[in-house]
Amino acid sequence: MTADPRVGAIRVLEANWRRSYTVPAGGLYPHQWSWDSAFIAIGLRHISPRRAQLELDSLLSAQWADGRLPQIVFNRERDDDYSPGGDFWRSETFSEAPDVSTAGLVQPPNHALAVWMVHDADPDESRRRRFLERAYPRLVAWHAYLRGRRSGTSGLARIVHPWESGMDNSPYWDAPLAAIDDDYAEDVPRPDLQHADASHRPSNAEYGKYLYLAARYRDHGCDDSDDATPFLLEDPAFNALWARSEQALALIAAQLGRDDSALAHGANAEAISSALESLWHPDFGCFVARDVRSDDLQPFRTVSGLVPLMLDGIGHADELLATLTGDHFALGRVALVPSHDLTAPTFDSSRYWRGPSWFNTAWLVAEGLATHGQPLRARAIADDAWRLAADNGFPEYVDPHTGDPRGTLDFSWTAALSLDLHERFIRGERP
Ligand code: 2M8
Repeated sequence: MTADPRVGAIRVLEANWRRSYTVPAGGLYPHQWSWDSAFIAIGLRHISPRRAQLELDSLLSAQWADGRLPQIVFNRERDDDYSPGGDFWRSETFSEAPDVSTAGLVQPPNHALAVWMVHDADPDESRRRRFLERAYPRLVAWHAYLRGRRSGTSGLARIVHPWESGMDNSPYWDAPLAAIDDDYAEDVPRPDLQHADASHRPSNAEYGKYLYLAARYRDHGCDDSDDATPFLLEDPAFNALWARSEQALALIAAQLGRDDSALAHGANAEAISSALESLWHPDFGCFVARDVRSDDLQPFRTVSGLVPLMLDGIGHADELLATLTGDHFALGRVALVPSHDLTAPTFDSSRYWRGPSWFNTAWLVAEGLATHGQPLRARAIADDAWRLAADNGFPEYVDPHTGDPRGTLDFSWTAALSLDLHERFIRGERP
């Protein structure tokens, strides 16, 4: 056990820092990832608010002209160490792409929330460096991209690839991926298996389909108007984060004296929260993903379906709490919050997003518990996260039954978010 609990977390974040951003893990993930950077900044604000600002500034500066924030900003010196890399995406051939090399896909929109939390950690330093003035227009353009290019009549944003959910091999994606021809499963490069056990990672068959879908999106110009795309889904966590980030944009706009915009962001947040109702699955007691093509709700309980609890006005809060504390997620009786229903035949305690407990989703659920009058339960998650992270080398994820580390170690958002939970819920520092 680390004597000063902050020391281990700071060591991980120092080791993974690359001049203006933090890699998720030096070996497995050698580039800058979008929602990782936002989570990491939320932890970095306790160490150096200025560095947390830089983390977000560097990601926002990789924004495309159409407003999208890319899933990955590549370090081309590490092209051989991660697949698919900058040579696969060839973003330099897209007129709307920035000067740096990026992926064309996106990840969940947690950025405005992170910008607000980083500002709030040191408002004077933020004002001195005009952090909000710089970030606000970029965040507005990002959300406008989601509304204009990714939303349908339901009012929810759609993802076009499992990677865009951040929960790559969630059982939500099983049926849509099963409908894609298996021929794509052969010969996929797997540099990830140099750094993590194959039984902790997605399968080769899944990787084949990931690469097929990514190549198809790239070859359609990343233009979101591919009516025949085989993968088009609405995900609850993605949309809950969008709504929560609209709430944060309202605070940012008010801080900048733009009261009309603040009202508009508040209205957007309410509209997305209301639209989430279409993802409620009454038999499962949680939200689920919807396949836009077939209109089918995907019949699985996953942690994504609990994330809307972080919205103060969300319907079904009591049912979500019951699902979280019941047999399916067993809050308080297993490590953190499993990524998938403990009782489902598809549950796997080691394999990535099909069962293991992750620190970012535990953080999101703790936010939800604090929002809904359950501070003791939020504190229990903080205690658990801190102990599991510090005792196990800051693992990417853990087995919910044993707490044993899974995936890679020295993982940045594990360090950042366990530090944030520690500072807020254990030391009782700023919210
Ligand atoms: C994982 O996803 C990447 C692809 O984006 C991968 O498996 O290579 C996910 O856990 C995702 O949520 C995360 O952002 C990324 C980097 O930590 O790794």
